[in-house]
Amino acid sequence: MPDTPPEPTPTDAPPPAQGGPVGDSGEIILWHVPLSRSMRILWLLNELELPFALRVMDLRSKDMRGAEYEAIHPVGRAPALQIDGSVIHESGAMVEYLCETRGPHLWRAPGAEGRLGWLDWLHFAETLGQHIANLTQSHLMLRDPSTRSHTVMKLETARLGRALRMVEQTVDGQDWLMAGGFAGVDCAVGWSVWTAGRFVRLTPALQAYADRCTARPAFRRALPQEGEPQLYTQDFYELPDA
Ligand SMILES: N[C@@H](CCC(=O)N[C@@H](CS)C(=O)NCC(=O)O)C(=O)O
Repeated sequence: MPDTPPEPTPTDAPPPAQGGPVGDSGEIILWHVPLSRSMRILWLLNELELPFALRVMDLRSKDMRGAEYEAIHPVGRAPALQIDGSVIHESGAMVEYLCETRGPHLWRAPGAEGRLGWLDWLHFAETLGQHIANLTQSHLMLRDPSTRSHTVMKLETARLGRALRMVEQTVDGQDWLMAGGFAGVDCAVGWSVWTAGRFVRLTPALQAYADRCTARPAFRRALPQEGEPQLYTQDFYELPDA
């Protein structure tokens, strides 16, 4: 057995950028749909006070379907993050990489106390995120109500509510997910909890956690700016009658 892991091969890297500015300038660029998962990354970039360029897209327009964006993100999702000559396509990987390389105070390095909890929360943000994505699709994107499944919407609402209980168990007793204070995983999970509040009634402990998140100046700077597309147009989306 070799003592050190092998050097990464080119296939370990994310897909290379095929055009545009990627890798040329050394600039950090975030492709972002206001209020979507990419808000996690915009919030974290603001927390870290990093210089970056923002490319705002509209989920309902052709912004994310054309060849130009496909060269950045082959499946046309948001976010995409250009950083250090590559493009990353998963918000969880972005949170980890940004904390690892630019914000160790918001990270828990391998071997550090709290590492497992940090990692678990990072990925749990997507357990919440997938239910939010399904509900967003049903409530907002399927404009013809006859194409919606009431059963699926009810199930997703219940599953989201249940998943939130895991966050509640922690934030009922402390301000942030990690005992040591605000961390990068709060950007990932905090966005999920705040957005979940459009589909389920948050308990007092979860609402207080969401309020602590939204009170942060970096969070507020990640909210949609004047004239930017709005993903959600209602504070709360009731389950339609069966
Ligand atoms: N797991 C990915 C999910 C990315 C994703 O699906 N983003 C949504 C916006 S929240 C999107 O781009 N939807 C457009 C589509 O599905 O076509 C991440 O966290 O980055």
